[in-house]
This record gives sequence, structure tokens and C-alpha cells, in this order.
Amino acid sequence: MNSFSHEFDERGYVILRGVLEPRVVDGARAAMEQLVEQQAAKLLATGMIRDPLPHEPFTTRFYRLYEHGLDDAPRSFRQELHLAELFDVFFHPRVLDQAEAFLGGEVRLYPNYTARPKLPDWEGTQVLWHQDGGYTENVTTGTAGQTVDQLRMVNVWTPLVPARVENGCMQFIPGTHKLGVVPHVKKKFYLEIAAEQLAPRLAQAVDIELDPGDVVLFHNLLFHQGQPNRTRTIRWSLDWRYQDATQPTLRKESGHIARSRRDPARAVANAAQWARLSFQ
Ligand SMILES: O=C(O)CCC(=O)C(=O)O
Repeated sequence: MNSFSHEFDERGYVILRGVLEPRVVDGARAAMEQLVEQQAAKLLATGMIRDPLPHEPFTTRFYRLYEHGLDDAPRSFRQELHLAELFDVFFHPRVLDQAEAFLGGEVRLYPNYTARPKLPDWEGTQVLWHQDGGYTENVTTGTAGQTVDQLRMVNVWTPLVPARVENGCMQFIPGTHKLGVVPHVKKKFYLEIAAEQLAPRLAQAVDIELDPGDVVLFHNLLFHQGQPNRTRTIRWSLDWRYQDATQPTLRKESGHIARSRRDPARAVANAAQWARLSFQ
């Protein structure tokens, strides 16, 4: 077992610094700008705004467009992420190499890939303490009969602006991935880990401060949250997941093959193909 795998198994996460090249980060930001442009056009067309704020910076425009009606702002983007620029993020060879080391040679991009504009002081974009497994229905399917806690997955998270405590970087509680799926309770916008599981462990929470280009890989059962954004700018980020593609997703969508050693032609090959595909 290499040291990355050891850290991942023991702590539940591994940070890789400077993996995504500036070109890739710039592409991802440009993709987000396209989404914001579409939002501005929609708000303008429906008469919700009069000024689409074309000169407002990336770090504030989406917030300024919605600041008088945050309830109407999309809390995240998912279906919209089949944009050519994002191929180099979701299918980045170095990140995939790492995922392959954990998962084996058949790797799926799991049908849960998301862009998040975490808005200043807005609970609608403040993801509470959870395990990803808590959001996946604990069903048993197929002949292999997997349950959520048997899914072999690697979660990936990367910021498109520096992520610090003040603007809501991620927090993890190391080692909690070994607890299995714990009960979650429904809160206004998100699920939250039940207090009796969370409270005794909160003192061990660590801040995951990252810069654009850094990625953190973490176990899908690790307790994690995004902290409140106490700045006046948006904390943009992307998160996605890889799964051992020999397993079922336990969701209605089947995801996309990211790497296949058995049959390489099954994997999404390039940006143009990614842009033609859809969330499924
Ligand atoms: O970005 C965030 O604040 C939360 C992300 C998250 O919970 C995840 O990637 O699973």
C-alpha cells in the first residue's frame, strides 16, 4: 500500500496540492462564468433584474444578481456541468491515477458532480455536516447486493477561489469514515448528522484550506461540512466522485465511465464527447 492509500484509509482523506494546472482552473472558471451569464439572461428576460451586471467580477456577480431574492438563486449546478471546459477537471489524469490506486482499474464518474457558489452568509448554500452515504438511499440492488456502506468511492473537492475558514472551506472529522453510515436528520436545506453522533466528535474537526489547483480526495463516509461564508464574495467550488465501476451506483443514474483498463474505449475520451453527454 502506498502512503497516499495509507493516509486515505486511516484519516479518510488526502490533499494533493497544485494538481490542476492554471489552464484547467481557468477553464473551469470560464465554464462557471457561462452558467452565470445564462442566469443573468434568464433574470433579465423574466424582468427580475434590469442590469445583468456584465462587468461584475466572477467572485461577486452571481451573488449580486440574486442578492434581493436569495431564495430564487440556484444552490448548486449539476445537469449544467456537461461543458467542454470541465472535461479536464473531472477526467484529470493525475486525479484519476489516484482514484485508480484506491478503486482499481474500472472507474466511474459517479452521477453526483456539482458546482457550488457558496454565497455570503446564506444558509441555502451552507452544506451541513453529513456523509455522502447519508444522501444515498440504503437500498440493496443487483446480484452483488451492495449497500451504501459497501460502495467503493473516492470523493473529490476543489476550489475555484482560495478556500479559507472565513469564506467557508471544508471541514472534516478524520477517521469518521470507519463508523459506517450513521443516522442523518432533515434540516431546512440539507441533511445533518444526528447530534448524538456528531457532538462528541466535533472537537476533532479540521479545516481544509485549499487554493485553486489543489484537490482533496476523501472517503464518501467521512463526516464533512462546508463552513459558513463570512466574506462578501462567493466561494466557488466543484465536487465530484469516482466509484468502482464494477458496483451499482444505487441511484437511478448510471454515471459515466472515466477509466477502464479492461475496455478503454468505454471511457469518456475527450471534451467534445463530455459536452455531448448528459447527466445520467
Ligand atoms: O462545498 C461544500 O460546501 C460542500 C461539498 C460537499 O459536501 C461534498 O462535496 O460532498
